[in-house]
Amino acid sequence: MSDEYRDQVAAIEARWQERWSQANAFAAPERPGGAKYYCLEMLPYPSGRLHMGHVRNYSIGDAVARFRRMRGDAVLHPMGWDSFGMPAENAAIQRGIHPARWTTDNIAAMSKQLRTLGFSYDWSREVAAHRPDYYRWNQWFFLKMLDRGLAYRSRREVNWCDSCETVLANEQVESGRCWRCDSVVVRRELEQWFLRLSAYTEELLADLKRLDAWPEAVRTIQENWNGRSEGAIVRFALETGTGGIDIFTTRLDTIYGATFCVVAPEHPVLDAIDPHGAAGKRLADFRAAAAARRHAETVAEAGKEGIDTGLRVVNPYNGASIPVWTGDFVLMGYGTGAIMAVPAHDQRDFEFATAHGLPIRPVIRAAAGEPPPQPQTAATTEDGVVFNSGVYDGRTSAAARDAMRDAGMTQGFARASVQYRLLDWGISRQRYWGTPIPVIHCPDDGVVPVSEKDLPVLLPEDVPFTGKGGSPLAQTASFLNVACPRCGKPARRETDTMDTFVDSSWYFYRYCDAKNAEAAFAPEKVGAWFPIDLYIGGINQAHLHLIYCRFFTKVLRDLGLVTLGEPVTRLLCQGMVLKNGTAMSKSKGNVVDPDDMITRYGADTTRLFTLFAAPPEKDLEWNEQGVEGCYRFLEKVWRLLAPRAAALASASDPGPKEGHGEARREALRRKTHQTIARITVDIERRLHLNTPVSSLMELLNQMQEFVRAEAPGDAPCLREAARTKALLLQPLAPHISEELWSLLGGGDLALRQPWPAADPFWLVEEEIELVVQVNGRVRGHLRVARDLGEADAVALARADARLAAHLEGRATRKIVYLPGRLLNLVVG
Ligand code: ANZ
Repeated sequence: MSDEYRDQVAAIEARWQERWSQANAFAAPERPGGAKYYCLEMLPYPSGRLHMGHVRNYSIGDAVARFRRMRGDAVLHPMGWDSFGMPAENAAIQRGIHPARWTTDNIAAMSKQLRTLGFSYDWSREVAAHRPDYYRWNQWFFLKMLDRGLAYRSRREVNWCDSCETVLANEQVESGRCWRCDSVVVRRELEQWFLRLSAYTEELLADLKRLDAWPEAVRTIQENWNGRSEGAIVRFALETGTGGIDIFTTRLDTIYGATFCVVAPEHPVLDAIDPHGAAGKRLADFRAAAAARRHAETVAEAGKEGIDTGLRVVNPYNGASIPVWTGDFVLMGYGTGAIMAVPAHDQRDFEFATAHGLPIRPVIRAAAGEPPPQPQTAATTEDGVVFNSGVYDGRTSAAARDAMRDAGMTQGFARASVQYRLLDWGISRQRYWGTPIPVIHCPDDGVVPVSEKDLPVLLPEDVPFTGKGGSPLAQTASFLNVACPRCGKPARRETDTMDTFVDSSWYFYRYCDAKNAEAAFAPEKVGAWFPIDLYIGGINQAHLHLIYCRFFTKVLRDLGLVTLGEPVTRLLCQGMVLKNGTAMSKSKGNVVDPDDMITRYGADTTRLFTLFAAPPEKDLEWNEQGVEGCYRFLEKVWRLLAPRAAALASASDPGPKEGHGEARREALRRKTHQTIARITVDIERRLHLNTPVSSLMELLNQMQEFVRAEAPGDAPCLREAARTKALLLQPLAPHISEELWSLLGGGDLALRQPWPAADPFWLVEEEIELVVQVNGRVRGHLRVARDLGEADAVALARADARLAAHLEGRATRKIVYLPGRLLNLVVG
């Protein structure tokens, strides 16, 4: 057989994958005995093929998992499938393949790819969302939430994607478009199931502060998404008749500048207006048109459309009578659905006022004594000092807000209020390939939950996939028609299925007890493995999965199933994989196929490149030369060590200080131990995986230099370097690591060896050049021990013949000594 690495890569990789599997090397213990490490990568949707983004994500996780194992932790490193979702159903519609079949085929193909890459997953814990043994627990959690009022049904205006024929959560609308298919999202009113995210908004926000090992960017995104707004609700009394309009404002300090109010077109105060009068008729037309616009309009931005309602209200602070308008830009779903408009200081109000010729009255200026602003083209929106505001004149915005709120509270027309943008989570999808929502609609009993003992509500297999007319479940009589569990009369099953984000909101708990048939998981097992020590995935989940899974954790905690309120200690969001500056994607045609890379270079090179080419958080630009470079590095390691392996295997280990004082050997041993120290810190503390690759390249150079002048008696030092190198490669290029380790006489798997320890003796560069100054001028250099004490340094300087001319006969007045660098003697 040839000795060339190229000819053997495939065989080496297959061999070690087989050995790992035989040795069951990645199995996590039921429960960790000592230190534990839960290393998790976001589970993939089984599209059929891995892309480079997956390879990168999993290479990072695998490096850390292997490293932690060698450091002695019990490691849980599982993998599973987010296997419900629309592409499976679309395949059924377009190609007539059943979603279940399509999904299982894809899972099989992708598992094979993952195995070919040699990732160290404990496959015995694999989960897949589409399997009834998994999704029955989605249903179970849903029933628990229903029981506690955390799941409810309500008629709501929802985001609707015409092309997917389904509802989207707010989180799934990106700039007015569907997150999945990019079609324009419209509004529609539907009866929906919701999970009460709003029950946890305060906590979701407050706990962000505790997540100090999460990227700042993710925390900021969640904070903004949560959208906490502190302000006040003020009642403006109707001038005629009784009652009034509550408005929500964050800028109470501007209230003397309110020149009109605007209510949402859906606002109930408008219902009381007689539609038969001329004004009433115009209003009714406007409201109908607004509803149509809301329906057709992109969700992104509302325009300046609006009309005067004829109503008037009184500003309770200054008694001013102002008109009430209705306009598209005020949303019924936020605050109170009504605002006071302050066009001088709010940009949207300014545009509305300008469009409709309404007055603009400034009440905030930059500082006392400054000229008042003259809003001609835009509002001045910053805080400042209040004027034109009666008794509040001269106060800062903040002080005025407090004083006005207190006054309004005392007099009973205002109260402090906090509003959130985060809404409840609409989970209803009019789709087949998802978890059936376990309720039954009975004409007499209304919504009746399916009893726990009847779970899972199975997805029927034989359904029509036409892509028309909404959910296939609604067209499947055998599924649809059931007896009411309460009264036994004919009833109808709920046909909505759950948003697939429900599936991924708790899967990481299931990994701790994946085969449990009695419960979603045993709390003790989860307790033993949680929290997740490291979670790796894309930042695009910051306001989706990473909010939903935090919410679920809090719900599970309140159900007494888990003890922690947050599931993830450290979050790593890996950067994108780019080619020619843009994210790899099929539509752009710039995809590099992992299989192709594996065939050409092997799994180790493919993994190594994704780790080496950029720090984990940064985008990675794919470049073939870089891949070649990584390949050549492994090849050089192979060429250096494979031919010498047998000799090194039978050589002895070096003594603790062997080689000390002999330049070549000392240099090699120092490099060996420094490399250990550096890589350990890089992976353990910093999660840097690119720098370890460079460190190993440097070590290789040192080893090559060493063997160029190979001399008798070198073997022990080289053996140490070689065996260390084989082990240090384990997290990064695990197959070649195992092969070399075995050739070097390692015995058991490299993966099972303890991570090498750096000997401090070799870490200090002992001798250094000490600069010696006399009265501030450099007069000589001394070769001394790095940690030489001050008295010894002075004694050595005084004893040095070359320095004698400057020091002899002159008393020392002052000593400045920087150990390892500089000695300055002030003499006189
Ligand atoms: C008067 C005012 C004056 C406002 C000013 C702002 C600046 P955030 O921070 O997003 O909570 N608002 C309240 N409810 C609304 C609704 N349903 N639809 C549209 N706009 C609404 O924004 C709060 C501000 O947004 C509120 O404060 C209100 O305008 C507007 F110089 O009141 B403000």
